[in-house]
Amino acid sequence: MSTMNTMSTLDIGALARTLDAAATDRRAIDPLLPEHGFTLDEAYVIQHASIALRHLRGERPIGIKLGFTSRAKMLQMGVDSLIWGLLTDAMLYEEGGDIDLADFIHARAEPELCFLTRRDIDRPLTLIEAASYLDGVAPAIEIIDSRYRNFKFGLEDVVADNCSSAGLVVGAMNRLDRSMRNCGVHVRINGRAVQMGSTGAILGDPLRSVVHASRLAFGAGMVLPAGSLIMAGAATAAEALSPGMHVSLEIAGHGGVEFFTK
Ligand code: OOG
Repeated sequence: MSTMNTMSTLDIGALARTLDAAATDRRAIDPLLPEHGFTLDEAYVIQHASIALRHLRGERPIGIKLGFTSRAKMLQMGVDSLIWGLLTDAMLYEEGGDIDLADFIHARAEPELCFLTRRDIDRPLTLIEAASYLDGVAPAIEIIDSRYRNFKFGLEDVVADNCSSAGLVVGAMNRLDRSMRNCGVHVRINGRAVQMGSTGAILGDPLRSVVHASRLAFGAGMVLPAGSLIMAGAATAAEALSPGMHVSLEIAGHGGVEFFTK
């Protein structure tokens, strides 16, 4: 006999509030799955319920993010399925600005590309179609901050936790250019190279993240409005942040992005 909770006994609202409170109080919690047992589909319902709490506080949706789109990230975290989360305007940090780590539990930074959509995405797109739905692409650093102690979780827990989403720093938008399929990625902390890779590490071609985003949004009955951001997922493993760091990302030929921690 299965010990798994069903939707009728699982208190989605309570789990969403627990995760939301951990984020707002900057307090790590134990993974929820062992005690509450939920499926991956239910984890997405918890995620959407916890983001609804942010919307009720006045945060605005700005797009979506993908996670585990590179081998480097799957290996680092021991999770090997593509996941997605929801972004709000409160997660946006100014490029070149200061980020106060007191706003996070145990923040990490990872190098990404961020796409800007120019048309509503309301159906699954092919790779050939994807480019015509985009206005541009920018180098971006995602700040992840798992609400779980020591960044330890399985697939269902990380999905319920909005895929560790906490912040994003987006650089200047470039016109879409197919050369960005395979460009050098350099993450530096205080000038020292700490992560190196290639944009090609993201699904073999980062534009595929837009294809996945279109399928996932469609599957969830969601339209991604024109002007949305799509964070493609990290090209390398994430780096733990501490105060006093100058963190920079350079995407060869496509500019960079930086911030300072305090
Ligand atoms: C989960 C989020 C993963 C990515 O880009 O792969 C992610 C985590 O590692 O905490 O955002």
